[in-house]
Amino acid sequence: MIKEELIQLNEKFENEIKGAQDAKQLNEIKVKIFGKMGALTILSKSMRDVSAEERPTIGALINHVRNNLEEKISQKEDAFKQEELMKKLDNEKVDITEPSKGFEVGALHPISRVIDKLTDICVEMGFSVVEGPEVETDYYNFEAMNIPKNHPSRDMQDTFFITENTLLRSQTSAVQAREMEKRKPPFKIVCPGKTYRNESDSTHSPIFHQLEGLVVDEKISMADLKAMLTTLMKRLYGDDTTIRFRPSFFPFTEPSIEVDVSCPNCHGKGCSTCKGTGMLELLGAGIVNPKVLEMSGIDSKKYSGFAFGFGLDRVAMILNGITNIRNFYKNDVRFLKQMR
Ligand code: FA5
Repeated sequence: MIKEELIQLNEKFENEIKGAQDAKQLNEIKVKIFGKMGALTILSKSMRDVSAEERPTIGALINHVRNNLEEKISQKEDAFKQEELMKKLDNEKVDITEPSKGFEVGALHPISRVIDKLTDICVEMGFSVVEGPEVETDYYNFEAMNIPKNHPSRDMQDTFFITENTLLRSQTSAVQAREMEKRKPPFKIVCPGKTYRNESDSTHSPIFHQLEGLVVDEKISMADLKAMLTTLMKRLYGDDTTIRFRPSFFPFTEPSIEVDVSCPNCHGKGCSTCKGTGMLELLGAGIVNPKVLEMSGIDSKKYSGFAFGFGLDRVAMILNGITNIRNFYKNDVRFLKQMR
């Protein structure tokens, strides 16, 4: 009796194991066979009712069924594990033909690029690059530049004062006197840097950048200034650029000029960038006022000089076709990315 039951049990569970769909089902079958109330456990208990002669045979059969079912379960478990592994490997497969997502490369801010470009050109022309403080004294920013206290020409630059005698420099011209005091002519310097004025519209920003140039030597004339600026502008904007020199006024240069460049967007025809004029104002310049040389201890009878002051934000606007200067200071990465 028990022998037949064991054979049936073996066959029944072999089939169940074979048909198990997943590890969970297999585990349930395992409990049904070997658990506390499992079929084989119960049958094993009935050994006590088996006669002494039959006991060794039945005992051996029970062991055989146990080993067989355990092995079948173990084989099935291995098969499930293998299946799972294959599925995982299938999902993780690397498709080497898939195009790469690429990676972001940082880039210099458009104004930094303009500073680099202009200073590089100037260095090739023999200029030395200098720096000056952004928090400046009234003396270097104005008085040494022939702009005395309470003089109406101060109104040209709406200045951020910190105390009566310290301010955020309103022009890089402030480095002129600092350098003239330190150096002996002849010398050629450029100074790029931040400048500040209380102004804000689409072409004026309270913080902006200038590049100052100063040359002091014997017999420096307007012809030298014009030749130098023409070369600089053509290097910057291309050989087909037209340059216009207009008479102007700055207390620290005499005579003074303002320099316009043909709009690189429309090549002089007139467009929204140049407000229809075909030209764009870029910088102020002139022959250094002898008074300024004398104030800094340079003999104006022996030496003369020229100076110029570029608005670098304007240069960057023109080079990149930007119509609102504020975009440079918003730190909007989408905007900056367009100008890589
Ligand atoms: C000056 O600042 C003189 N120091 C330039 C100079 C130097 C003349 C040496 C003679 C000799 P001006 O105020 O025009 O000049 O400014 C020069 C340039 O700076 C302008 O042509 C313009 O391009 C730029 N600029 C002036 N104010 C602003 C502003 N608020 N935002 C952006 N750019 C400005």
